[in-house]
Amino acid sequence: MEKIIRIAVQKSGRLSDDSLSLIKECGIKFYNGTGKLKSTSTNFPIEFLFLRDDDIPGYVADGVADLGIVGQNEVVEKDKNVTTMKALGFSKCRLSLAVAKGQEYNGVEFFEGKNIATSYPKILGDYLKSQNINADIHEISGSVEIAPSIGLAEGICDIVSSGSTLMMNGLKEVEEIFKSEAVLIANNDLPDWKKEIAEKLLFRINAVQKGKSSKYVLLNAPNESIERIISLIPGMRSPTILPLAQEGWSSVHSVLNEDQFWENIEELRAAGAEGILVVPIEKMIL
Ligand code: PRT
Ligand code: ZN
Repeated sequence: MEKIIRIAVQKSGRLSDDSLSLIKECGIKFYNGTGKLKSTSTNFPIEFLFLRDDDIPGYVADGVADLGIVGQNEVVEKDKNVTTMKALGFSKCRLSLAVAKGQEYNGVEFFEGKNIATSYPKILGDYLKSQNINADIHEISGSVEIAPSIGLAEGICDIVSSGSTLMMNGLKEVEEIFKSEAVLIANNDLPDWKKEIAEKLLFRINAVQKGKSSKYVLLNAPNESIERIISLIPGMRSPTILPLAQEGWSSVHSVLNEDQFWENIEELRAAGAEGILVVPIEKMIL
């Protein structure tokens, strides 16, 4: 049998598009027909399982899948034995406590003896314990935000991103208890040959991530300001300097973090840089 590893990704939901885009950016090709539950890459030894996100930590822990891409919130809530290999930087959100907008709230003691509705009983339970609060946790699987208005609970604990769902339901966020983003998880007992393939995937993910946060910058400058410009955009090892056809001018090429570029843009212009181009980088290997 061909040696391939299996990765579990969300079938359809908030994680799906970004998970599959990341895989594609890693140069891994596969056919993703609608409704398919499995797919094998045509150019990398990996097979995809398309699952509900709730099931991913369990499948990875059991070894049905070797790797998975899922929210940290699910990883911690399901409390399965898996290794987190890498934070992936997308699907960022937070798990927060919220109460009715008109409710007077002076601190987490508010929740003492109260009912709280949530789909995250473990994370909430751990948080309340750490705060020495005794509350009744009502586990419900969806539409948590309507619980206060139907008299089911005085508070809720749910995922918040923009905050508009809370607002639309007449609620206010009062405590942030957990921060989450998508992560790459792995089974704890991968044999060496699977670890090697997982490391190859991780190598590519790192290259894509570094590329995303960096830009290739090209600019023209009079030769006398080159030294100053180099100090502003030092690059990976050092910038490339090429003479322009016009006497006394050079083209400077460098790679830098985008934030660093914006911080230095005024000084670059003041130093005489012109014709500045900022180009995206697809992959970066240091
Ligand atoms: O069907 P399946 O079980 O696979 O998917 P699901 O419906 O359980 O999950 P899905 O696709 O909604 O979310 C998958 C993961 O995305 C979550 O586990 C989080 O890690 C992450 N994520 C990021 C979010 C949000 N942002 C988010 N905003 N998950 C849910 N929400 C919901 C939240 O529950 C609330 O209803 O969006 C609402 C709040 O959003 P705002 O923007 O109004 O604050
Ligand atoms: Zn789910």
